[in-house]
Amino acid sequence: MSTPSGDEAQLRWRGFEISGHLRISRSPTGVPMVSLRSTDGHTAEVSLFGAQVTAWRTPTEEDLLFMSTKADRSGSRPIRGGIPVVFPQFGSGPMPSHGFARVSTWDIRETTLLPSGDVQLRLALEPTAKTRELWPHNFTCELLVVAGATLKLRFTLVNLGQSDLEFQCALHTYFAIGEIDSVRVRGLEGLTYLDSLNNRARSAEPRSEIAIDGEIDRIYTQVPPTLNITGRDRAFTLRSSGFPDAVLWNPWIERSKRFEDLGAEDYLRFVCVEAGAIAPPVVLPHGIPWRASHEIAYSTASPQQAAR
Ligand code: TA6
Repeated sequence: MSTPSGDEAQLRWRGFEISGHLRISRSPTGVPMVSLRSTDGHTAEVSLFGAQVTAWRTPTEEDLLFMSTKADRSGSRPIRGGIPVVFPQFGSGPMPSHGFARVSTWDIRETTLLPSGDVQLRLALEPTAKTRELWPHNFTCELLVVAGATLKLRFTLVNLGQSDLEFQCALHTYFAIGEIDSVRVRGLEGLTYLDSLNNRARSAEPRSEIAIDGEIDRIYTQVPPTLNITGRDRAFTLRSSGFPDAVLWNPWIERSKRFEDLGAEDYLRFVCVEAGAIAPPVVLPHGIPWRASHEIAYSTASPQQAAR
């Protein structure tokens, strides 16, 4: 089923709304947006352009994800913030940076108010003329988003072609943290990383906790299932299954200047820790679903408490 366009879409999507918990609207620039509210008052917003979680908020409306003050919300360029879906290419290469998934409009397949009170949204992306130009393969991509006190995402890819599919993917999460100098990332000690600031040279990470005090852009490989981020006023616990890698990125001052959709001081307010399958790329035979899950829990305990 291809993604419907315009009013036909709006009409069909209306059928997925759940009173008080899931609403479909269009942004001021006409981008279809899904607003979710769990029974405990957590909310999230998902742009169908890119299947991108653009907001996840506490019941008291604190932003848990970062959105650039200069993000392009026109629906024609990647959105700088939230959780961009990187697929089928990570970073630069034959396709536009981070692939076409985040600049494609996905379709709604299912919406559910779960017994837990969380709200579940299942989105799908199928090949279009544009994707076939970039990547001549037949596939179905799905993203499941579950919004509540924990944000849960599950990425699924089915290879519908006859030849193996080789791809990379990542959930490029921008975490809202109080101040970058209070951030500590734990769980990467002893791992091998590829340093994107040094031609992807391989090194070993000696630190049990990583502070961010300059530009950092690393792909950690074979990461453990749980990572922790503590900041000044909140902590995040990241649990993954099926994503073997994790990217740690902050552009800092100079690199930030190269992004017209990033404010000069935005680097102070986010860190990206991205669950991915990057190095090496995944090779997926015909007909076999590839699936990876990622959960983000938060606490507003002090960093010391969160580290326990
Ligand atoms: O995930 C880190 C990274 O690959 C950085 O190298 C930087 O390019 C960042 O992603 C943002 O990429 P984008 O294509 O969204 O500008």
